Formats: sequence, structure tokens, C-alpha cells
Amino acid sequence: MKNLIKTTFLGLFITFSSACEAEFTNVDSTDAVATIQAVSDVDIEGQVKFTQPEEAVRIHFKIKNLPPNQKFGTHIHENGDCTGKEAKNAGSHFNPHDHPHGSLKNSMSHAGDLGNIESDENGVIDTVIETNLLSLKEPSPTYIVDRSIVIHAGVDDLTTQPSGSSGTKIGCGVINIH
Ligand SMILES: [Cu+2]
Repeated sequence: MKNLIKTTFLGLFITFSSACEAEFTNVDSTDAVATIQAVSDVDIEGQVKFTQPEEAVRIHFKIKNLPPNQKFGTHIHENGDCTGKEAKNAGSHFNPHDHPHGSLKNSMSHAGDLGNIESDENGVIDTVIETNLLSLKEPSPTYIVDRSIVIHAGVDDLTTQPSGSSGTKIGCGVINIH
């Protein structure tokens, strides 16, 4: 009996901690979610949730198993396809207005340029960014459902063309609405 109780507690703990770190439990029907899969040798895991309560799209990253205390370039890529070597089939940065590569803060950049996200000392990212350059509502040239979100191994310098010199892709997820 004692053992049974112990096992049950352990089971609950494991379920809670993994859900807490890298998975969203509160997803509305209008929210989009991308489940991040590892596409190179980093064991990255997690989810990204997209909501659009008003004009701006809120992008909430819950990612784990990253190298600690580092910045990672992240972008919306044009294809909702994470297959191929290092998610090659995700294609280029989502760029509906034919702008150069740049920063999240400059509206004359690729709409998919999300800048950098940073891991903490445990290799976890739990952060929210906002942008007016993307949409979850059809019809819109900046509609991002069925495209992909990609996390790169290196820092996006926000300048180098066409992709900020952010290195190989380590994580990729297709943006879905259920
Ligand atoms: Cu990218």
C-alpha cells in the first residue's frame, strides 16, 4: 500500500512538471499552437502558442532542453513543413511584403523576423513576444497558420542577409489551429 501511494505521487509529479515546462493546457479554438521538434543534434522540446486578442499576435514560447544562457534566432518560415535535413523544407523566412531581413522592431523587415529568444540557466525559455506584422485571421497576406516556426542554433544579428547569420535550425514546428 505504501509503495502504491509512492508510485502514484511520483506519476503525478512527472506529469505536472512536464506539462508545466513545455506544453500548453489552456488552448482556445482560435489559438494556434506549434509543437517544436528537434531537427538537429540539440534535444530541444516544447510548444509555441499564438493568440490574437486584439491587433497584435502574442507568441508564447515554452521550450526546454536548450544550452543554458544563450540567444537563439527565431523566425516564421514560409512553409508548414519541418521535413528534410535540418528542416530544409520549411523554406525561407515568411516575407509577404518582399522586405530585407531585419529585427522584430522594424516593420520594414521580413514579417517572420522574430529576433532572438534567450534560454535561462536551466536551458528553458518561457517568454512572450508580440508583433503587429502577423495575423491569425483569414484572409490576410500575413496569415501564419500552416506555416512553420523555426529556432536556430545561433544568434540572429538582425542585419546579415537573408537570414541574420543565425546558423543551422535546431527546432521546427508547424503552426496549427485545431
Ligand atoms: Cu529561421
